[in-house]
Amino acid sequence: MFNLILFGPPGAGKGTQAVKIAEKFGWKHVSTGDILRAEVSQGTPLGLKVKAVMEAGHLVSDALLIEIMESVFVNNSDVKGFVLDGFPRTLKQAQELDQMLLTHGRNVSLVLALEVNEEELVKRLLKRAQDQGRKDDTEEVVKNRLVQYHHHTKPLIDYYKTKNLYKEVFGEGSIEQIFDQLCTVIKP
Ligand code: B4P
Repeated sequence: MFNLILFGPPGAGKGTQAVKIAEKFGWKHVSTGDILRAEVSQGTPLGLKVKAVMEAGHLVSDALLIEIMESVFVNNSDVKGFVLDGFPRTLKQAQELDQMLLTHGRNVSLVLALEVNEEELVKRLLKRAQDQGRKDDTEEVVKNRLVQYHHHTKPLIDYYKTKNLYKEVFGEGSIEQIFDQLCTVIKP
């Protein structure tokens, strides 16, 4: 059972690479961003609650995210591994994740970070705004998402470094090149 956290700022390519890693290793890809966007587009009570928060580029509450992830683990007890994409994003989420995994007899196997400079991140997200029209990819919201990342998510680097689980890969270049680099680091 391998539990990989794909880590990095918004637009680093976590979602892009997570799909490829999950396919190669036969693991389950869990994107909390995708889960939340599906709730919003289906207009569920949860979706209605988080819509404005996401569109402003803020983080959804830890309590909701922890509830979502608990049901992911309960409903996927038979998978060979997980690629967590976009979770955890706060220290509280990281601590709760450790507890949840422990309850299921598991632990975090590796935290792989995609390192991309801020100018490139903004460029990618503004391009996606043009291509896909995601409401949280406008210039103002992207800036806010980066602030949230620096404030709430970046401190997790030290949390995982202390546990000796943290590795970094340069996240600029072609999608295939980056994928190859990631695969050399993942040793199930
Ligand atoms: P996410 O969906 O996780 O959004 P993201 O960080 O922007 O995506 P990612 O890094 O995966 O980038 P991608 O591969 O798509 O979160 C959205 C929102 O959901 C958050 O702001 C928050 O409100 C909420 N949320 C989610 N999880 C939460 C949590 N745990 N706690 C609280 N709130 C939470 O790549 C970006 C773009 O770059 C794409 O267009 C892609 O095609 C392009 N790209 C990828 N690789 C490239 C490359 N090598 N070269 C050029 N372009 C590339």
